[in-house]
Order: sequence, then C-alpha cells, then structure tokens
Amino acid sequence: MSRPDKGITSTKNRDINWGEKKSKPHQKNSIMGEESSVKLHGMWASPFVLRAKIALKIKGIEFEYIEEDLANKSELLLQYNPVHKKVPVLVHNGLPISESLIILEYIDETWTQPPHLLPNDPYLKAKHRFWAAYLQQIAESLSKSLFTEGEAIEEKINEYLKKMDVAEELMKAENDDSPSFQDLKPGYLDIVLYSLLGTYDIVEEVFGFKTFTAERYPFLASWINALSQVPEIKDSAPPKLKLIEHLRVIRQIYSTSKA
Ligand SMILES: N[C@@H](CCC(=O)N[C@@H](CS)C(=O)NCC(=O)O)C(=O)O
Repeated sequence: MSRPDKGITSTKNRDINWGEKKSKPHQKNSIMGEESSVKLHGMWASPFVLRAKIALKIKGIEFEYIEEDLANKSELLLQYNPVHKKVPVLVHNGLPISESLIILEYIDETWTQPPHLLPNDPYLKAKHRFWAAYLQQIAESLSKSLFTEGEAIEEKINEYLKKMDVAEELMKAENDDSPSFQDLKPGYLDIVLYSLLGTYDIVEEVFGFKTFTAERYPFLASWINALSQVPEIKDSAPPKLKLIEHLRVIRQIYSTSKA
C-alpha cells in the first residue's frame, strides 16, 4: 500500500521554512490570554536536556532555564522527578514532565502551532518514533561500554558499527537520499539524531576509539552536519571544548571508581 509521503521518515509536508521562522519574534506563551510559565531544569552538557532546549526554541516558546548541579540536586528537582531524579524536567504552569522524549511530545501537543515536531500521519509518526528509539538504544549501549570500557570494547564497537550500518542504509533509502527535515525546521527525529550524534567527532578525542565516522556513514553525517547549521541547534549546543573536558573528567571518575 502506498503511503501519503514518498520518504517514510519524510517531513516534507511541514509548512514552515527556516527563513519565515527565523524572522518571527518569540511568541508569548499564553493560555486563554494569560501568560503561562515554562521552566526547564537541566544540565548544560546533557544531550537529553539539549533535546528539550532545541524543541522549545523551534516552537518559539519562551522559557526559564534552571541549571542543576547533578552532584547536589535541588529539592525542586527531586520533588519534580522523584522516580528518576534526572534532568531534563520541564515544568509547565507548575506541572512537571520528565523524560526527554516525553517532553518533546508534550511540547508538540501543547503548543500546536507549526512547525510540528512529529508528522500528523500515524504511519510516518510511528516511523519517526521507531528510528529515534533504535538510534537511542544503540547509542546508550555504546556509551555504557565506552565509559565502563575494558571488557570486549572492540567487540562492542563492532556491534555498534553494524547496527549503525543498518540505520545508514535504511534511513537513506526511506528518505530519498536526503535528510528528513530538508529546508524545514528540525523535528522529533532530527532532534534525537542530533542529540545522540551531533558531537560524534569528539568521541575519539575523549575515549581514544573511532566509532561513528563520516566515511562510513555519509548519509547520516551529512544529515547531522545540516542540523548543526540550524540556528536553534547552534544556539543550544554546548561549547565543544568545554564538553570534551567534561567528558574526560567523567571518564576519569568511572575509571577510578573501577580501580
Ligand atoms: N531517559 C532520560 C535520561 C536523562 C538522563 O540520563 N539525565 C542525566 C543527565 S545526562 C541525569 O540527570 N543524571 C543524573 C543522575 O543520574 O543522577 C531522558 O531521556 O530524559
């Protein structure tokens, strides 16, 4: 059965382009004419927090950002996210929402104006969620291995590369050889992809292993490169050198805790 859009993960039906959106001032967040309050508890280096920041900026939602010290979490964070005690937490009119992917969907469903983060078509939406979940799962298992290192790291990297080969091949085929968002605003899948791989080039500097490379994954790399030029993404991404330093420290903490 043929689908409404050619590219399965295509979001070509979105009706706002960068140029239009860029010149539009940030709108006020209002409910029935009243100002609403949007706060984001985050940590500057977190890829999960980055997702929420990018989505809010793309939607043009003004928000207050609260930086958390994860070694000394605020009472508010523990109260807002008593289950996982993690960032990001989005607090909308006093109501906390946890888990980055749930936050993305909440943002899209609450501020219903375009650009939309997920396509309307249920099948396309399912495909976007599918690829986001797949990429997330492989990235998580690789980062666990990189930080805890030691046992069979090369085998783990090979597993990762093979799973990424599948993503490269099929996502390319499903997107007519071009990134899903093209010249439109990035959506859910773009944001997840960028949050996981936007800084792939620093992996070798931090861990000493080559994982994702533009040579092996030209389609995904060009997609990520296009995303990194989007103003809302550029404005939200953490400074590269600071991030490298931060990851080196975390890596050091992991290896000393193992010793
Ligand atoms: N599945 C969560 C993961 C969030 C997460 O792992 N956040 C980290 C920062 S990158 C955190 O808050 N860690 C604090 C802790 O584990 O105590 C999401 O998607 O939001």
